[in-house]
Amino acid sequence: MHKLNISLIGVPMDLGQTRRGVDMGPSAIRYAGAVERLEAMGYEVIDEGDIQIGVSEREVSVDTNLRNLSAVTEASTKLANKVHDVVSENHFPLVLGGDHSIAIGTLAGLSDHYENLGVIWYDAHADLNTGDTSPSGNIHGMPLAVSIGLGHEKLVNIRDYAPKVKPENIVIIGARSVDPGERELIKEKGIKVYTMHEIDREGMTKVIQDAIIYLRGKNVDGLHLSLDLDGIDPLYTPGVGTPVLGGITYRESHLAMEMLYESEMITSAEFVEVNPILDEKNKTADVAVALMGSLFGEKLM
Ligand code: HAR
Ligand code: MN
Ligand code: MN
Ligand code: MN
Repeated sequence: MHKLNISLIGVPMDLGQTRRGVDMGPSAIRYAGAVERLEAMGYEVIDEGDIQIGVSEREVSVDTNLRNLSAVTEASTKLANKVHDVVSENHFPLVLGGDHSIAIGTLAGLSDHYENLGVIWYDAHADLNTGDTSPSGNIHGMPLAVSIGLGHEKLVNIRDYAPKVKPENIVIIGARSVDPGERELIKEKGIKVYTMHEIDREGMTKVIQDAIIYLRGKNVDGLHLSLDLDGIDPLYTPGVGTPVLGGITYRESHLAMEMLYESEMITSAEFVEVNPILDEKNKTADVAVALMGSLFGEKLM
């Protein structure tokens, strides 16, 4: 990612869940100084603006248990095409959410550029539900399942190929709220998960070292970081729709980002679930921007 131009793509999406306000996430992250921060580090940043999100009837279809399926599919398709274009131009895609359902589009746009894309999923949740297992019907709890080819065919087949990612190329970091169906899928597919237990026990240094060794062992030729701000403890990032106590600390998160920068493996990233309405003085967006600094190699000295 060394001095590649960065294309910022905003996705004001809130239809993947039921709490309003997360559609203002991209504005909050821009307001927190994302562009200026990266420019100060010597990057050229192209703000591509926001993906247009259609309105929806906010309905859960009884037979699919997928709230706002059509609107999410439409927005994901637009985002996928945009991300695809940005990678074609050899820019680094930096996607700003929006709820985590946007990862469906991001990964759909990324993956056909790679033979063997890897994904780091930094999150309190596994986001491995399908309509069959979801307790909520909220698509933001499903993007990782969709990306491995499971779930509604409209979502799975965006840009007409599936799956986007191999289960063995995924590493989840920070999990502490996992539903029964997700747990089963993790076992069945052999998805690598570092829960809070491993982070507490081994420390973030070891977790990231192991994750990097694991992904190198899979010969990934690109690595996407999908960072859900609820992966971090709500003490530091209160502006999220589904906070879960006992999360990753602010310093551990910086360390993780710094180590990922040093690995030189990251080829795209997204920061999601920032909800300014639930936030305290834009704290969560500030954390997102600070972590971007570390991810892109900002030096303390
Ligand atoms: N697992 C629950 C569900 O599917 C909660 C998901 C909450 N999701 C996010 N994404 N914020 O990580 O509804
Ligand atoms: Mn260019
Ligand atoms: Mn998530
Ligand atoms: Mn989450």
